[in-house]
Amino acid sequence: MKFVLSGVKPTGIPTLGNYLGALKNFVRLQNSMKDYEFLIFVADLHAITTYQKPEELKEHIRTVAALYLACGLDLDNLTLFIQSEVHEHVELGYVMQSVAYMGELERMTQYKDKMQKQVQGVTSALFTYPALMAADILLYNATYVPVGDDQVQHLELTRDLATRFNSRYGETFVVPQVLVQKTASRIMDLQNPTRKMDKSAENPKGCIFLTEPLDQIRKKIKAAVTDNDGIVRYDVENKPGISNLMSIYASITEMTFQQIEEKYHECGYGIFKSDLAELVVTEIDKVQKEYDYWINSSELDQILNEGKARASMFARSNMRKIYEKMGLKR
Ligand code: LTN
Repeated sequence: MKFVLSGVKPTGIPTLGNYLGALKNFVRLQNSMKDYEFLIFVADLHAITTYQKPEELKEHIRTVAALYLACGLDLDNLTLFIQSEVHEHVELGYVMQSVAYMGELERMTQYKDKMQKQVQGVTSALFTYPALMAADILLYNATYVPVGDDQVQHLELTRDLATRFNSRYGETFVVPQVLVQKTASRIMDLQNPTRKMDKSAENPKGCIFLTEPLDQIRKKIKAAVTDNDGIVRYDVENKPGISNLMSIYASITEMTFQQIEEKYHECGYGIFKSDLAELVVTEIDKVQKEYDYWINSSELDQILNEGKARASMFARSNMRKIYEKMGLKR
């Protein structure tokens, strides 16, 4: 069995950025990699590295699971599960902490960024997060891991840990390969286009949530920050706002930036923005209709139960082998 594996953290309602950068990409990959099984999970144990209100976390876990299905993943080669329901993630996470060095974890830019932003209350789990992430992947010997570019460093660490483990204890893990999503890997905040679109942004106008009313989405796009030279041209340095909107446009239509520039040559931002708003709304409308079905269906729980059972079966058998290699089994 060959696996493609990825996870999304349920720290809030997924955004347009999550959709274009991750969810939609999984669907595209699934269509082009029919001989792989897709292991997709809700990374709830990663979410709790920063405090989550229990009732909100519970809701967000379900929302993320329903949204995965709403985006059109093919159930035939999908195992969808919730990370905390497969206990071996925690077990192997601890093992990976015993393979990872402090220095390696200290070098992780995501950790350093969070450290800088959040002076108080940085948890020890935030520090060891990459060890758990490595465990998520290595537990199943996944071949490919599709992620956004902000996760590439974590994937490199995962490869290092797998290699180190293999050389210490003998061939155990497949060293995974990263699949970086190029376009739309980084959708930026609509109000502050030099920052990544983030669920927890201070100004909610900058972020489009997948479950929000379509009218509100239109408004947010039309109110997106641009510049005042009025030319639809891709230039991240000098025109971050319009470039971000072009990334969204490109990712939905699969057009190149050049094609978009030609299409909106002499148009100004107004027409471009209203076209983009319609594209986004059409796309999200489809997702919302599917989402309404899944979130209210008992089929969702059934799929998660089957996912848990199947993932646990692989996880249990691999965990036994891993402990044996390390001398931990009688
Ligand atoms: N860290 C990732 C989520 C994540 C993940 C994983 C992705 C947790 N475990 C394993 C791929 C494989 C994030 O924050 N996007």
